[in-house]
Amino acid sequence: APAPHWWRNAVIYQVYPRSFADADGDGTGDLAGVRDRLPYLADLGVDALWFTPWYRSPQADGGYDVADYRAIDPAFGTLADAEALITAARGLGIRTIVDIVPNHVSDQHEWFQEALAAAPGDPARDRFWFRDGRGPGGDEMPTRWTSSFAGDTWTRTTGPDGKPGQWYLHLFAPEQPDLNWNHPDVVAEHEAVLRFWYDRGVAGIRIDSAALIAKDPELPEVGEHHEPGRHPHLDRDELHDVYRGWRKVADSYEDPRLLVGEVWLDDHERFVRYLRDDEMHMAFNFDFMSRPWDAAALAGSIRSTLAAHATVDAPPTWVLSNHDVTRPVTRYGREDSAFAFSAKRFGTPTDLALGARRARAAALLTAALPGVLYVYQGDELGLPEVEDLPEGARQDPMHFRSGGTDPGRDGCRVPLPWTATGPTCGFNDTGTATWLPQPADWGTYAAASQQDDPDSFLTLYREAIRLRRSEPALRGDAFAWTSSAPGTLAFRRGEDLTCVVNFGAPAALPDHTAVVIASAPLEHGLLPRDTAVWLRT
Ligand code: TEU
Repeated sequence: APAPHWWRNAVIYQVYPRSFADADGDGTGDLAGVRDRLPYLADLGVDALWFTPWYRSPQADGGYDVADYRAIDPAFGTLADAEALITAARGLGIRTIVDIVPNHVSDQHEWFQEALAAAPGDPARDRFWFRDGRGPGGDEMPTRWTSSFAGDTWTRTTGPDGKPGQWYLHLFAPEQPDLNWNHPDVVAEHEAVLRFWYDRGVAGIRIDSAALIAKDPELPEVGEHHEPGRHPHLDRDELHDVYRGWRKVADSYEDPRLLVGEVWLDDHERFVRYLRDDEMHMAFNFDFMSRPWDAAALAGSIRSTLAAHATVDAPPTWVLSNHDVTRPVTRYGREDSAFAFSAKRFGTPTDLALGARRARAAALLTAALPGVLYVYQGDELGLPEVEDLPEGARQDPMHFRSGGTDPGRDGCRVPLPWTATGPTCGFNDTGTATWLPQPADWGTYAAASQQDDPDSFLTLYREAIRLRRSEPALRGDAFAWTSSAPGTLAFRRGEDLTCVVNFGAPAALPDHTAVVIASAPLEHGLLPRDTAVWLRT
């Protein structure tokens, strides 16, 4: 059998470039800042970096509104900076993954500008979804579809005569018009963009909103029930042709390139269709992230995830957070530890010490599972969600489109603290205020303070990642549940490693010869509540 791909049990670190490190000192992170911090990432031991979009963009949605895939946003640097970063990272054994956003482009993209300037019926409009409105005067939206963000999914244009004209579809913000994937230009252009980045040494792509791109051209209303694959705009069968084409591009390289999908689907059977042999290599597993801190809920999620992946030749993935959801420390510090979206309410009390304890245990739990581990920047520092951003500082369109009822996703995007002191906690050297303000206590989470502290979050992550490489038991796929005390879950990996997580009262440990790593100290030989341990067994 051929050697397994490098990603088969990789640790992939998500960089949100705006908030990682700011080398030019303007308050916004940049690619030179990431390059300066590559030694930190190498020390952490990650195999690859996934960059959220770094292309030229008006940043109406943090770069998920791409104006030009072949240029770097000036706020982040230049194409030469990107190439230098890819090369420098590779020199340290770290691969680069870039984000592709096929569902839409920016309203500033030249295609959309052309479409706006064209008359209704002009082929320039066919790359998008332009339609006349319904009702007298076309005043009513073509459909009543709901947006993944709050608000409408159609925006009306103004005709050259200054009168209201056609509407265009956007499943997200109005600055993100949806592309028409039935159009050959759309297909060809994205394959060219893939090649553009693969040719520059990029090892893989992350595919944004991957299940949304196909639409029923009749644009029917969303009903109560649709046949699988026939929903008007979600998980339609024909979108798989697009990813089959991308897989051919990825496989045309001597060292095959990775495709990882953001596929938000509850139905595991529909989910694994994206992981067939001629499609994506893996997709984010959001099921685990969506569960509360509870033994049965998490064991159930692990069980169903492993069962689903056993039907395909794709590794499962483990994701605790990303740039769209509440930080784990905050989520798990809530009474109900409910998932991100529902937990995102102002003023819900949070016990951050409890959350941190559980997030440490969750880190060890996920790092012990077979497959690929994703780490969102700052989670390795134990950063909490910043919940009290001043209204005037908030930037996320999700917040504004909800009329302010949803706090939005800014709280997990606050610039990282590198040093304990200094006006921006070492985010830059100039002291220029960060694009989102850092809370007063942000310096207590600084990477520099955690670096040599044996009990820090950072040390726990670094050690767990090191062990994932060095422990043969964690390099293979072998996994077996083992019986354990009530309130705990336990499983064995390979020949000699057992992971136990305790959600309840202090519990006795199974027979073992050594403790390999623990998320908190044992107490009188017992595993305390909200603690995970790896045992030599
Ligand atoms: O997100 C897609 C998406 O549908 C979910 O993230 C979710 O519905 C939403 O973010 C609520 O939290 C991707 C990106 O990850 C996100 O940052 C972008 O805003 C979105 O696509 C549009 O490109």
